[in-house]
Amino acid sequence: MNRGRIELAPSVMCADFLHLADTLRVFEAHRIEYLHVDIMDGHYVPNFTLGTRFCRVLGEGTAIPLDIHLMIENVDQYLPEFCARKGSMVSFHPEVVWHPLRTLQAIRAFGCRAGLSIDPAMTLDTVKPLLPETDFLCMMTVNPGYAGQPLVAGGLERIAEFRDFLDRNYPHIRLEVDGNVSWRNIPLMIERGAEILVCGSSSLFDPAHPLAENIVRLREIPAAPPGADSSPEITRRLRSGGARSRCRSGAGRVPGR
Ligand code: S6P
Ligand code: MG
Repeated sequence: MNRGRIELAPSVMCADFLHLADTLRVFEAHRIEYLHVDIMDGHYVPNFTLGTRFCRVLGEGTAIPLDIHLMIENVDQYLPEFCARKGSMVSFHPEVVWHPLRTLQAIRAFGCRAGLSIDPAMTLDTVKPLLPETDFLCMMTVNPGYAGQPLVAGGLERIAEFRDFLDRNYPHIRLEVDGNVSWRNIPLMIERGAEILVCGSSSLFDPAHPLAENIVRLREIPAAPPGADSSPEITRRLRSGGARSRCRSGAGRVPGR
């Protein structure tokens, strides 16, 4: 994972499952960086989505790296299956496991990248002790469980808050954003330090346009100018350079594309 690059992680649960193979070919042609796979168990979140067999079949069907987002209880029990494909990104919600540091270490020991999924109610202070064993954060900007939800209050500010702390202490940790990563929100998220965009029904799978067209449009989105659509506090920090601006002058697109 290269720092500073904006990478795309389509949320596979938003795809048309009847034509998934065709969708994968489009992703490969457009060099999509990751496939975001939402795993839900009906306990940690009220919904059910994808599971172990789906991940295995997906991994056999494409070389695109998987980004597995575990919204389940009993995380440790299922790690051997979800970490079966080496090099995958695997994140979990630390509030559901007894010893999250051990779980992070276990994911790394399987040869995967260890991530923390951050519920909107989770504070930065809560996750600080876990960061030395963390490769990426999956920052939720909606409540976990469903696609098509509105951004939670304070979601954008939390991206900047976490990115600022990471820049000062753990600059190698990648920041992924997940939830209502919409045409409107993407520039604001990038401006605040989002590096990996989980794209679902509100952008990449926007049914108003063909998939390939949406991907091209995503690659072209620049960061919002500092202070756009911000609270006074975030505006002040952005203007003083407190939050990162990676994508001015159209640099939101991946280099070389
Ligand atoms: C939600 C899940 C997400 C969704 C994504 C959908 O629990 O973790 O990955 O699939 O947020 O995107 P959108 O654009 O419909 O919000
Ligand atoms: Mg997700």
